[in-house]
Order: sequence, then structure tokens, then C-alpha cells
Amino acid sequence: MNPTHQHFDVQGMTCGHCERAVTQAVRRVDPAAEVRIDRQAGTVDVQTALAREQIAQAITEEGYTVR
Ligand SMILES: [Cu+2]
Repeated sequence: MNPTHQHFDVQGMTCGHCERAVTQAVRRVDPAAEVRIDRQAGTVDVQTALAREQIAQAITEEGYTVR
């Protein structure tokens, strides 16, 4: 499956640590994922071959709210 671009609105990212935590959570389920985060806007953009639900679940399990 080819990687696709997925956009998530994520609540609760307040600092650089949060950005790293979310990035690492996504990379744990997809080591090849490209992750871009704008914490002011509360957005996470991921280039991944995984299903959207898998990425959303990884972010949720890290303790952040995906809307
Ligand atoms: Cu933080």
C-alpha cells in the first residue's frame, strides 16, 4: 500500500515534549511515517501507509485527544 497523507486535529499538545511524544507514538506503529506537527494550530499531518484508525489510536493512547 502506498503512503497517503492524513490530517488530524489533536488537542492537548502544549510544548515540544508533546510534539516529540506524538511523533514517537506514530513512529512506533509506523517507523517509516513522516510526521509534521503544528502545536499552535493543534494539527498533526502524517505520511503513512497505515490506516487512519491506527494512527489515531496511537495518538490517543499517548494521551492526546484526536477530534
Ligand atoms: Cu508538552
